[in-house]
Amino acid sequence: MNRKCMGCGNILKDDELEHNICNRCFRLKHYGEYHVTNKDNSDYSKIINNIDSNDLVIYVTSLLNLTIMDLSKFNNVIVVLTKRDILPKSVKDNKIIDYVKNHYNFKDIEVISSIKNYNLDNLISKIEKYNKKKVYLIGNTNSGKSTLLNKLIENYSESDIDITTSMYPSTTLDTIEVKINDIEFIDTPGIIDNGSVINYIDSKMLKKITPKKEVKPRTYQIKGKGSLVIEDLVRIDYETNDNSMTIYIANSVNILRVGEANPRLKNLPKREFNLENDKDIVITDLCFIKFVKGLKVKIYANNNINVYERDNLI
Ligand SMILES: Nc1nc2c(ncn2[C@@H]2O[C@H](COP(=O)(O)OP(=O)(O)OP(=O)(O)O)[C@@H](O)[C@H]2O)c(=O)[nH]1
Ligand SMILES: [Mg+2]
Repeated sequence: MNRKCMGCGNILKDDELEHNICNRCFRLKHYGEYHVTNKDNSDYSKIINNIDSNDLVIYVTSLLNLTIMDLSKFNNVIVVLTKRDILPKSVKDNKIIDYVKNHYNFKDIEVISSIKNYNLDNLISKIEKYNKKKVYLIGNTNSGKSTLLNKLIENYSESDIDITTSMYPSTTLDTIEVKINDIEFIDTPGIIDNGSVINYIDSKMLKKITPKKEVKPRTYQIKGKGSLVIEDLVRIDYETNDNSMTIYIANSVNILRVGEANPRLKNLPKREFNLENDKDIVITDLCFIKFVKGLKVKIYANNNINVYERDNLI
């Protein structure tokens, strides 16, 4: 029988069989070296489509990059909003939970941080209450599924399994099955969102835009016309009477305030939004921007990057 790498779930090759992990995981774990994999997103979707609708699904999404996919085919879902540690402490968990409850149809929502071991006791007791034999962790790539499962293993089992995690997309390549008490947890490869900024930047920029600690929101008082430039990725032109915008983005990202006439990044494709009061603009996997009052904004960015408006999260 084929043996799987315990780090990423890929089938081990002949020369890897004497270890429990593949060469790719070894290099990623020990040297931080990343090798792009050419697996197809449809393989990953297939895994999710094959989950029995009566098993328990833990849907993992990061709070900074909140995305909720269609989960209506599953009867048992816990939505886990993770990376709580990167949102400001002043934000109340209940507000976020209410937001997700009001905008999507889920009963069971938990706010956690795997890294800070926050709320994992609550989560595991919730999971146990479902009394299911199989529990799948699903969600977008990089949402934090494997990090969460590692923490559950560390906290609640005797096993020393250590699944490979990284800031790079597609770290987990196939399912990884781990028993915790009598429950079989199954980690899955994350779905790649083609609208995510992470597909269009190099690893140096990826490092920069990945928040490592609490994000310090950056607020700009805005009046009249003006522009902000985020690295060499996004330009925002605004036009408003009197307003304020707050950007939730990794602290290491550079944001430049420039005059409207400054041509920086104006060569990128432009999208226009006519926002009502209390809206966010989301630039997928880069940031979200809170606007207090309605205004007109133009966003210049690679056309493939999904930019959209939503109600204020915070
Ligand atoms: N700050 C913070 N970072 C986290 C947390 N959980 C995961 N991360 C980071 O998020 C990145 C992705 O984590 P993974 O666990 O590899 O994500 P994944 O969902 O398994 O990704 P795929 O295997 O590609 O689907 C890594 O850099 C983690 O360190 C958390 O609670 N807080
Ligand atoms: Mg993973």
